Amino acid sequence: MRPANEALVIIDVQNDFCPGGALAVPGGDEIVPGINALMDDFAAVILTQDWHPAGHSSFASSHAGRAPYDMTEMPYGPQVLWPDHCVIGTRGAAFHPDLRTDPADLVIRKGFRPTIDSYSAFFENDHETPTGLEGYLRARGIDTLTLVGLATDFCVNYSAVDAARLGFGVTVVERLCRAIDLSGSLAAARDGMRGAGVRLA
Ligand code: VGL
Ligand code: ZN
Repeated sequence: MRPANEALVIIDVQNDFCPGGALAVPGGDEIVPGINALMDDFAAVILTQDWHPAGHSSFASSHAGRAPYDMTEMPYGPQVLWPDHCVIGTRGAAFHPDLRTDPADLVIRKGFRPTIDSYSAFFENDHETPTGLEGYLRARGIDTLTLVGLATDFCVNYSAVDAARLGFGVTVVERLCRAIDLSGSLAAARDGMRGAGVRLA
């Protein structure tokens, strides 16, 4: 068992990010057994859940004439337009059915504000609006995080970089992550994480 100052943070292991889902990450389901096993090593286990209202501003379908994976400009900066995914209350937004959820102490939902996307478990994409996870971790005396989940180059990446900037020790276990890899986004994410002081294991 890891010490009480460590947490396992499991990012977005949801049906829509697994094969057959609306924003399927190749091999997204392959990481479930390894993540399930790793939960037993941690006294603190946290799940995140991408959780968008219908018509969310990150969906291409909300922008006339735009296609999934196009880029757009939001007031907070560039934003990829995604297929409709992880709509609140749908099967696509549910956790993968084989993911263990009983060991989780906290489920943090993100992306529920209609006009802001939220990749990171800590801040929405304006890099200002907090999710509350930082306060939760600090209140429990947790300063060291292990991150796994989907997708390596988006939500895992943004969460890891934010955590490192906030002063947490951060390890990303790459064998328990899978990437979307839009035009070099995985390589850029790995460089960005390393540059922020994230350990890639
Ligand atoms: C994610 C794109 C849109 C992710 C979430 O979990 O990496 N990617 N929403
Ligand atoms: Zn999303």
